[in-house]
Amino acid sequence: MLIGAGISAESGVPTFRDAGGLWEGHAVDDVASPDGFERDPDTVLRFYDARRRALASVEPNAAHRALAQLETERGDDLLVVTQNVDDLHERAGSRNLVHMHGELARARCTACEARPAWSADLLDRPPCPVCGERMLRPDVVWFGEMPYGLDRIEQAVVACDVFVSVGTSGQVYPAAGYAALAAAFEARTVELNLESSEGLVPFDDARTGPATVLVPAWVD
Ligand code: BV8
Repeated sequence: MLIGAGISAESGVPTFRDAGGLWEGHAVDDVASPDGFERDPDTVLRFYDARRRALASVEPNAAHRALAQLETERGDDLLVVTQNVDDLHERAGSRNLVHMHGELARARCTACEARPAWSADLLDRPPCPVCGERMLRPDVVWFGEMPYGLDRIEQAVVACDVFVSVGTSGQVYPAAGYAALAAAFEARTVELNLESSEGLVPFDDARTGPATVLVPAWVD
């Protein structure tokens, strides 16, 4: 299952491209690219500190819980690949999970590459718990950076029988190319989305509605 920001929308986590999205007031390149971080690290650190703090005030919703329930039933037959950086899948109980764009709840040390779990702010440059250097950044994959877990994801996409895309506008690569890859390997492709995305290839089954309705219905 490939997950996008739409699954967390009903938990109160703003999506990116819908009106009032996260990047409102911020040019994407200023807050989600290495150049933006180099140009103005404080603005980027403030942007992610605010989003990390907001995690404490949101909860997983019925869609996250349905995926965790499906994992208890299907075990390793299910892999959840999320583009989201929130921790709502984990808090709902999902474990077979790849955060291909990283995690708000983790920092990354640019001195020693450690990726410690992290809940505090990074703006005041706290020391890395591993090497002590004050070189921590959000452990989030910015545009132009290599996403996490690509080998594991591609193996699952080419091997799966059913590929389900949930709540993503399908505009960011390489994630946006996975439905076409799954279809090329004879998987059945399904989209559960508030509005259907105009993907590279049409889904075999495209259902529109809120994730908290469509995902539990899919799981049942
Ligand atoms: C890379 C982290 C090198 C930061 C993000 C071709 C191949 C490879 C790369 C590229 C390529 N072409 C272009 C590229 C470069 C680039 C790219 O894709 N650019 C785009 C803009 C064209 N990609 C990269 O740079 C990636 N890295 O390419 O490395 C490489 C080369 C080859 C092969 C491999 C690697 C890195 C991209 C990662 C960028 N980081 N986020 C942060 O989170 O702050 S991306 C960002 O967008 C988020 O992660 C987000 O998840 C993601 C996608 O957005 P969506 O999740 O889809 O959210 P969106 O708001 O767009 O849509 C909301 C959806 O929800 C809608 O469909 C809506 O209908 C639905 N919805 C709303 N409410 C509900 C709902 N659905 C259900 N219920 C509801 N209630």
